Amino acid sequence: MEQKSAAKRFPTIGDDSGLAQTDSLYKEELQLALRNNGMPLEGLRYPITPTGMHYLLIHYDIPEVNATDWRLKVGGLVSKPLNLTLEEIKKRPTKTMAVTMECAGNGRALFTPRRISQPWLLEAIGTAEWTGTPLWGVLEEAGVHRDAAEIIFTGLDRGVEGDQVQFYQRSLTVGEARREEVLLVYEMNGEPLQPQHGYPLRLLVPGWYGMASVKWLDRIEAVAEPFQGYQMVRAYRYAQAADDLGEPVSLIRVRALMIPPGVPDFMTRTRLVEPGPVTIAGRAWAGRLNVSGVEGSVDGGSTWSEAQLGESVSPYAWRTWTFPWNAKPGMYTLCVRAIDSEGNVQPLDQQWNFGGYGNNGVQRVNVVVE
Ligand SMILES: Nc1nc2c(c(=O)[nH]1)N[C@H]1C(S)=C(S)[C@@H](COP(=O)(O)O)O[C@H]1N2
Ligand SMILES: [Mo]
Repeated sequence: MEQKSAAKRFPTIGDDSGLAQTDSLYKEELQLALRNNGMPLEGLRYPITPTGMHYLLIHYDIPEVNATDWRLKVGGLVSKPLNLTLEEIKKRPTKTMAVTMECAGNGRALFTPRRISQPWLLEAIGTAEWTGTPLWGVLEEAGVHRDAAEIIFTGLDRGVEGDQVQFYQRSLTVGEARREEVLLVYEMNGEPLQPQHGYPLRLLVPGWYGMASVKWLDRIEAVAEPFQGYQMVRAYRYAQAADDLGEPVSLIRVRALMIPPGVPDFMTRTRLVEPGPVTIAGRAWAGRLNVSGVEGSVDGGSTWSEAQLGESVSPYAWRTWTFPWNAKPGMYTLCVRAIDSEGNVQPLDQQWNFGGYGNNGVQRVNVVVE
């Protein structure tokens, strides 16, 4: 199925570097942004993001799925290949879990220069209540061989990326695949998955950036060698240049975001806040780790003070925080940063990487108090 050089028939955007040559957006980035919506930051109010407000990322097209013909194929290095209907999967042990998902490219357009791709600022996040069955139960039933090293997950969606025609495919090591929180999910917020979120079945890998949670699952295969697919070795790497391999992108980095206070100016979204006591609030998450603290700043990150931490919705979901501020007339840049249970703290400016991944640099919100 892989076909080299297909991309040569498609024009390059900008020059050949893959990096934007202008501060303005290319219309192709706008085209991606209109297909892949983000969560408006006021959506941080809701512990569980309403389904239509959850961010979306789709590399190619939403595939057409005929629910009656659809089967999940489980094969490769297994003793008993499976061919499961959705009804059979739903009869398996069920688990419902609130999970915060974030796209690895969140913050990409805040890097200079930015990679030409989905131009996220801060909004590629959401928390949903997902229902499904543990992946490992299905793999155990299939009898994964002891010499299997990885499990490959293939979606039904296909497109051209880099120089390859490909299905969207990602792998997990067997060690990751057997973790109890890794699920095959068929419901989001108590409803069957919507087409754009992976109907009828997707993988959910809590704690990992979103690219690991393969949508529209078609087949699952156990293999002996690390999978070398495009989305493993070309995309989703912390690299310094297009031809640099770099380290793989995996777990979600610690981050806090605030609900922008007051009301926005229509064009700039600078906030207008009335003088007096204000409670700045938001949510923070740290992938597989815990959030151990959140700090707020009203002077652009020169001085920080501790925020009050609240409850998390689940071990893999965000938790609330609040920060009191006595707003006096003037202009301010509000910032927030979180620290995780291993002591990693959000940087004021994240170190640049070519793909624009993992940018958890602190949020800045400009405010006019009057
Ligand atoms: N089959 C398939 N799965 C996919 C993708 C895709 O394009 N195709 N996008 C991935 C990426 S990059 C992210 S961030 C999440 C987004 O999931 P959501 O759209 O349900 O929020 O799905 C992942 N799973
Ligand atoms: Mo993503």
